[in-house]
Amino acid sequence: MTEDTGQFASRVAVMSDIHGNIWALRVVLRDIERRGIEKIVNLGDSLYGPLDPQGTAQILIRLNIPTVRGNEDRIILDPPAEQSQSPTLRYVLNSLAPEHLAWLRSLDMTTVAYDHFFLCHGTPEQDDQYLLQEVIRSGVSLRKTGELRTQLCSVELPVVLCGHDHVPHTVYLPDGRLIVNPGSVGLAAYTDDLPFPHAMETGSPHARYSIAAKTDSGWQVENIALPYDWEAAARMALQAGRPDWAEWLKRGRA
Ligand SMILES: [Mn+2]
Repeated sequence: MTEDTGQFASRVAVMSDIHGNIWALRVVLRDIERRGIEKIVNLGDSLYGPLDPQGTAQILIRLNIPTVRGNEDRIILDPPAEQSQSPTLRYVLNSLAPEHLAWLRSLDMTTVAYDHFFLCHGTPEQDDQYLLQEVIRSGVSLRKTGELRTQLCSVELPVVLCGHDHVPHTVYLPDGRLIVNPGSVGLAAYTDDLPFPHAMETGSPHARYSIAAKTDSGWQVENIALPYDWEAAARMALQAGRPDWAEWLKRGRA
C-alpha cells in the first residue's frame, strides 16, 4: 500500500453504525483496502441488531482501529429495565462471548484519532442524541449552526466525526470546522419513537462510509455507497424475528 502518502497523508475512512451487518462490513473493508487507505475509524453501534454480532465483533477486534462506544453498544453492556426483555437484545447477548463484551467495555464514548479527528457516536456529551438532526413533532431537520457550535464548544479539532442517525451529512461551521456523518455501514433506514416518532432514511440499501482527506485547499469528503448482499442480511433479520429490519435493509426506506 503506497497510495496513502503525499497529498493524502491525512486520509481517513470513516465507518459508523455497522449494527452487526457483516455482509456490509466486509464489502466496505474491501473497498477501503482497494483504495489503499490505511487509517480507519469506527463511530460505534457496531454489534446491536438481528444479524451477526459475533462475526462482526471478531472482525473489529482484529482490525484494532480507533472506535467509540454507541448507545446500542452501551445497551448491550448495561440493558435498561425496559429493554431487558427485548428478543433482539437477547439474540445479541446469546451470540456474544465474554471477549466480545470485554472489547465493547474497553471503548470510550469519545476519542481523538490521527491528530485531526474528534470521534463521537451522537454528540460529545450524549451517545443517544443526534448531533446534526433535530427531531420535532412535525419532522426532522438539520440542526441550526448556533446550536451546533454550542454542542461542539469543547471540541478544538478541525474535523468532528459523528454517527447515530444513519444519514450521510457534511456540515461546515463558520469557524472552519467540519462535521462529517458517514451514514450507516449496516442499516440504511429505521424508525424510532423518541423524542417523537420519526423515520431515518438513506434512500437506498447500499452500505455507506466516508473518506475525509486533507488537501492543500481544505478538507475533502467523499460519501461512498456500495452494493452488497442486502438480501442475505434481510434473510438473517427475518430468521431472527425482525421483519421490520428486513424491509429497512432491503430498501433503505422506513
Ligand atoms: Mn446509535
